[in-house]
Formats: sequence, C-alpha cells, structure tokens
Amino acid sequence: MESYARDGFAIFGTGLGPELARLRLRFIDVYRRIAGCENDGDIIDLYHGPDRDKWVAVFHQLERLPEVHGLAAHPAILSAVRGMGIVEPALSTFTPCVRVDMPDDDAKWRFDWHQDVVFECGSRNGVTVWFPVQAVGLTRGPLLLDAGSHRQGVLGHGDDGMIGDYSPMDFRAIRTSLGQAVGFSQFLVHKSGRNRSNKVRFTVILRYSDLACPEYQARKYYVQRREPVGGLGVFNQSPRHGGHIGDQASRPQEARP
Ligand SMILES: O=C(O)CCC(=O)C(=O)O
Repeated sequence: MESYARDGFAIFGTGLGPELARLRLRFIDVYRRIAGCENDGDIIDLYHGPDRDKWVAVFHQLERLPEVHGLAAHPAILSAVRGMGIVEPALSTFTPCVRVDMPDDDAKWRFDWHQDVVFECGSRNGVTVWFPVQAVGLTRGPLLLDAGSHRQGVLGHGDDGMIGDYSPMDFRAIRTSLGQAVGFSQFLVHKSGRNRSNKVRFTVILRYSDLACPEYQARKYYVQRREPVGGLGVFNQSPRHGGHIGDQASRPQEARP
C-alpha cells in the first residue's frame, strides 16, 4: 500500500460489513445477558446509573468473545497487514482490545497523542488495525492522527506513555464506513476523538508484529511480560494500553498479589 509508506496509515475495506453488524448485535446481546440492556440507550443508562459495575463486567467480557478473536485471523485483515509490510503476522498483544467509547465520556478514558511503539514493543514494522464495529463519522469519536508522523521515530513521552503537548503537521480526523478499518504504523502519532453522538462507539483494535522482521528476531521476539532484550531504547516503559478500562475499583483482578 503506497499511501501507508508515505502517511503511516491506510484506510482499507475488509468486506466484513455484515459480520461487523452481527458483532455489534452480539456485543449488545452480552449487555442484555448481564444487565438487561436492549440497545445503545440502555447501555448509556447503565453506564450512568448505580449498576456501572455491570457495565464494567460486560466491558471485560467483550474482548474475550471468540467472534472478536476470529477477526484477528480473518484473511481480509491478514492480507491488509501483509500489504503494510508484515510478512509473518503474530499478535503483539495477548488479546485483541475492544473499546467501548461512551457519548461525551470523561476525557480520562480517551488516549491523548501517543505512539503505540511505546506500549507494545513489538517488531519495528508493527501495525495496529483500528476496526470500528459501526460507521464512525466526525461525531462518533473518529481516530485522530498526524499523517506522516511515523517518520519522526520515537518521540518523548511521559510515564503514562502520552506525548503531552503536540502540534500535528498534517492533522486528520478519520471517517470510516461500516467494514472499513485503519491500519497504522506503531510509530504514527494518534489520539482518540471524542464521541459527541448519542450512540456507543465499539471498536476492535488488533496489533500485529512480524516474526520475519530481523530487528524483532534480534530482540528475541520481546513481549511485554519479559525484560527487553536489546530494544529501541524505549522498551523499559510499558504503561497499560487497553483503551477504556472501566473503574479501577471494579477490577479486583488488578489488586491480586
Ligand atoms: O480508539 C481510540 O479512541 C484510540 C485508540 C488508540 O489510540 C490505540 O489503541 O492506540
């Protein structure tokens, strides 16, 4: 993909529109099972009501659904990431990430300007696939990015992995129709757009490394659970990179010794 090398990202069609429409219904179905929600409005009410822990419970189950994992192996996605230079794809993360971006939510759940390389530490040519599960226009929380910014290398960032003050050179707010996805270099500077609509934005995010990448091989295929071997000089930091993570108090698994 020519534009990928130039811009650090590419919007591509997957042909998976009907599957994604079914996946969105499946997500709502899990909200129905756990919390009795029938539609986006009910999910929004649940989020703002006294039973938010149920919302959080569903949130944690969505990325565990087999349908979500199936997307990671779908030929259309694998073919696209190969077109972006990945020869032998392997997921850089243990599981896909599912974001559930609520209308006009607290800014703390959105990512500020950052580069995925700081978090994932996968192969240098690693690609993130940002896969919205419905059309995303300018009001539904589009992906915001700085085209061409992947050529700057790793930028300075805080302990939270965010760049802080950043002036994009070529700012883009990415609109996607159902079935389109965005593949981007893990060096691309990007951030979350705010969901200003009255509907939920579901997004599946898949991150791929390349087992055929010599640089990754030289680092002994580092994954975050081990100390870095060699590295690009940024891999001693690995803040959490999971999107909306729900309320800390509702995540007892993190309090375990
Ligand atoms: O979906 C979003 O709002 C942004 C996600 C993101 O920046 C990421 O996962 O790296």
